[in-house]
Amino acid sequence: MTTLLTLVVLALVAIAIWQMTKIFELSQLKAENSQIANDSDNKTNGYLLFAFLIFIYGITIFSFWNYGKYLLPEAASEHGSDYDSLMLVSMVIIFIVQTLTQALLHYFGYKYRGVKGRKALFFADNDRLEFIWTIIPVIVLAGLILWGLYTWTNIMDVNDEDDPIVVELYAQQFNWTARYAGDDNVLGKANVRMIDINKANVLGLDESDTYAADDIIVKELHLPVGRKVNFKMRSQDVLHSAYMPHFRAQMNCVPGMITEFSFTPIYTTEEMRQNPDVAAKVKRTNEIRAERAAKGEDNSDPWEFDYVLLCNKICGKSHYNMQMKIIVETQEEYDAWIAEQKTFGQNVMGQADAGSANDFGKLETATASH
Ligand SMILES: [Cu+2]
Repeated sequence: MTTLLTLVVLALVAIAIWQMTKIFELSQLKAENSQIANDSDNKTNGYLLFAFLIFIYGITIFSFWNYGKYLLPEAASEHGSDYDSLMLVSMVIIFIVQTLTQALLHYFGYKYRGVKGRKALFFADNDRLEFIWTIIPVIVLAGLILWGLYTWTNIMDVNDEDDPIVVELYAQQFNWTARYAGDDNVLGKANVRMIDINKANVLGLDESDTYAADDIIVKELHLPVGRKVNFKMRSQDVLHSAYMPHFRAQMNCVPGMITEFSFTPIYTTEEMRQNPDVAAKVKRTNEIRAERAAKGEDNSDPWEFDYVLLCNKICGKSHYNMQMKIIVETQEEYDAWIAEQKTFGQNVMGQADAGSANDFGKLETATASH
């Protein structure tokens, strides 16, 4: 209803402006009424070009000033700073070129505005000018592309050097599940055709594969700081994308294939909470939440920073809520946590302690409830 009223009001305002313009035109009958632009029209348009130039510079400065704080904080992975430098240098170059060319474009638009009796100078070509405006972009772009390829190759080099932990990220509409490779650090074979909900085998692990028994399936990702992680991504249904913005990591999850990404976290969750940008963001958010709480609205609990794994492909109606918490901690904390988790063998294959199947039952319900 409010939308309809707003639209009606806007339409009425538009009609009013239109009518007033008509009255204004009628009252100007005596003035010259030619459709051909004269010197004064051209001059007005020349000044309008400068006004527009000031507008785009102004909005640029305003956006940096006002929205700069919404950018991601410092990267929390080893490769993140290379990625950020590449991004920063590319953006700085784009902004310098954009600022200069916009000024030139608008200035020349004004300088060579139409003046009665002035004729345009025509020349077919100028080799030196064309050489300059070809060679400079060629050098700059070649430099950026080579640097980009070098950074890309480094980041995408998923290998087994430096003793990485192997973790599977399993995507499905609309949640994530993680699987640790266990003591042998080798993930057991898995296939969506082997999913057996009755046995709580939610990831379709192959029970006959000896590597599967020690795998650990969890709904919260814990990572020890300073240790490389090799992620292997799978999807059960549609395209998803595993996006871990604080680690500058993103990889598509594609049904029927395993994609990989690797990074080394360099700050624990606790350390990242001390980061000034993160602390400022938490403070801002909690101020808004306190206001909501005062009004008795939802989503008003104080928020604490956590790393997060998000889905970055629009994969269905609850895509926006497809996320998993990531906790980066010290090696000791990680060891203590992983020791508490039940293996696939214990939970599903009935090895050792059978009572623990209840824990996994919770996991299954959590998955099925989406
Ligand atoms: Cu998704």
